[in-house]
Amino acid sequence: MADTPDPMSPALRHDFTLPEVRAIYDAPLFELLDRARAVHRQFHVENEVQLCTLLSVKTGGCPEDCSYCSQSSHHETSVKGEAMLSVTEVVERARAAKARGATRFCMGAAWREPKEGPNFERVLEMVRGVKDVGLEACVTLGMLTDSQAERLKAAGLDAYNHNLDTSRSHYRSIITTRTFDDRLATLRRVRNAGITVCSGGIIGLGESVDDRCSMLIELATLEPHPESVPINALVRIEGTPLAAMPPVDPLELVRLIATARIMMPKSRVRLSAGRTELGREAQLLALYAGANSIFYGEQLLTTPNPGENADTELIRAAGLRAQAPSP
Ligand code: SAM
Ligand code: DTB
Ligand code: SF4
Repeated sequence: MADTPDPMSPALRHDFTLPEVRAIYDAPLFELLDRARAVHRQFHVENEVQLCTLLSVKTGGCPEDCSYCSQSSHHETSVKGEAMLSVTEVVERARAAKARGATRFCMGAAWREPKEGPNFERVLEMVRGVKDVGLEACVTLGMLTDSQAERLKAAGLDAYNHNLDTSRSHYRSIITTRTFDDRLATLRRVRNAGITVCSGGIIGLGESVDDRCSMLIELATLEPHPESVPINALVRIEGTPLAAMPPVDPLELVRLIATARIMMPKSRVRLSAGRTELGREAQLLALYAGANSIFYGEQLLTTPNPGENADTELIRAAGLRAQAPSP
């Protein structure tokens, strides 16, 4: 019996093919939504959205050349390099985020990789501080060594964010200072250290639909699937090579989220950057399609996010509820 797949509980798959994923992505929208919805109801608490607050703990001056990013020193943007925040300031921000209803706190640093020494020690202190506040702690610091991943785990880190961003073949037109395989290597180190994986991507980088589907295949090939899959819509930044990209079609975003939900049934799919350009209806369609988390707070890392009042109102109007803090 153990080998017989239960039709109501499909085994998690890691072997999707491109034609198969295209068939999901390209299905008539309502069929796609029905399918995604069925998976969502089977694996997740209905009507619940996790609120996750972001904080840039080290902004700007990054040596990487990611062509979407406001913080790369390769582009002339309005973001200037800033000193790293203090542990006290970060812990205060985490406490405020918790008081407003967030259950996860994600700290970002504009690094290619953390340098050993006081700055990395400070990040470890920040993680311990956020855990003491009683929040899930996530950081995104660039590439890691095994030992760094292990020390983050020992400090209590729950999740590490490290996005694949796009397909393997489109990657080199977006970033030249590191490779797709560098990304996968860090994800393996994070997994081996026992930290949960947060990895997703961006829509709107000039990629094809095949690129989007290939990116999801790469994510779903990971065993286990990433526990968290952020789907960002490009925030177009003045001064970056992608500043003049056309806006993302919200229905394409909804298709990508629904496809991610179907392929990675247990993962938390996050409707991430780019919500300020979406109306309430498009955001709700994305949540209906299987996203069950949003970033909560006025600011993402360097760009605006819908205000907390707008989000609280959206959640109320739709009869959703924010995930309760764990006791
Ligand atoms: N430096 C680290 C790294 O790249 O992994 C962490 C910070 S980086 C800002 C985190 C993620 O934010 C990127 O991988 C990318 O997916 C997303 N991101 C950055 N700029 C963005 C933009 N303008 N629009 C949408 N997503 C963006
Ligand atoms: C993720 O996938 N999106 C977040 C988080 N992980 C770190 C970052 C979004 C950044 C949007 C552009 C900015 O604010 O600079
Ligand atoms: Fe640096 Fe991360 Fe921005 Fe790339 S996305 S330039 S690595 S901060």
